[in-house]
Amino acid sequence: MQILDKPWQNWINENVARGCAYEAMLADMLKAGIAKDVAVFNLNNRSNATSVEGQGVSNQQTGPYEQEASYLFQHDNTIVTQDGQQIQVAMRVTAPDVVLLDKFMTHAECDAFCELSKSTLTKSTVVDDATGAHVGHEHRTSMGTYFTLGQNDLVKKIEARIAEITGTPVPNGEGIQILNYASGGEYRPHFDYFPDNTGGRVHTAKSGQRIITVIMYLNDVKAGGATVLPEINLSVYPKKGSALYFSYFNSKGQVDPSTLHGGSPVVDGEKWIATKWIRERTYM
Ligand code: PD2
Ligand code: ZN
Repeated sequence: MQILDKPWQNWINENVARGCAYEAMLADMLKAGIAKDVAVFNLNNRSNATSVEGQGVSNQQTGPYEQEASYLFQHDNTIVTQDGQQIQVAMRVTAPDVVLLDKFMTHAECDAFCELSKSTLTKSTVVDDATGAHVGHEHRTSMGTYFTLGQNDLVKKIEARIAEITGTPVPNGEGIQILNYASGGEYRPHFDYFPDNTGGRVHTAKSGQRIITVIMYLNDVKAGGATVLPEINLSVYPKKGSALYFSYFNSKGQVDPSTLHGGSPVVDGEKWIATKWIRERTYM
């Protein structure tokens, strides 16, 4: 696919930084004679984190987090992905960068993820601060399993959808993780980015920091189980097929502490989610 020249790339980045709507930018590009597939490709594959590409990650906070443009374009209410999914933008917060997406997945896709995962669930872990090892913890009481990148057609489809809407390459994503919380199950508030300590650096050494999380809700929960962001007093209730996106890393290498978040206890029924974490660079 044709990559547009530097002036066009600068034009895209400047307009994104100004908060321009995706559709308005696309219309201007088409008016200027750029083919639609080239315009869409260049809009979706811009990188607002290129300046950190290839450098060692630094989590040393040198001041308050400086909010930059969202990876997820402001669309006019609906995002239609290449595979025809009509995603509805239900809610957006700009700082921190948080977007709630309705109809991100079909109910059939949600059911298939749960069905494919049931037989391989094991107790979820957290990263040990001192060693980087994955260890069980009372703060995370779910069962989980991972798919490898592109493991099957469903995984490939959802990975492509996430890559498309975030403008990040599929190989920068960690494998999709499926989590199942029984009644009482929770994930206490935490950051998805790695801390600047020995354990954290074990994980950032090769692929850099985590930059984006997408939590996909695979079922409706009778009571409880909201994902909460306590720093901004936000509670997102699980709704089958919807997805919560948030990002927390900027081109200066800062991480955003206001993305502290947790999964509150399930009160009645069970909760199924799929989580995608995206890295600065190819995940290995
Ligand atoms: O289950 C959730 O709502 C939740 C909350 C916080 C999941 C995650 N974090 C995660 O998978 O990182
Ligand atoms: Zn999390």
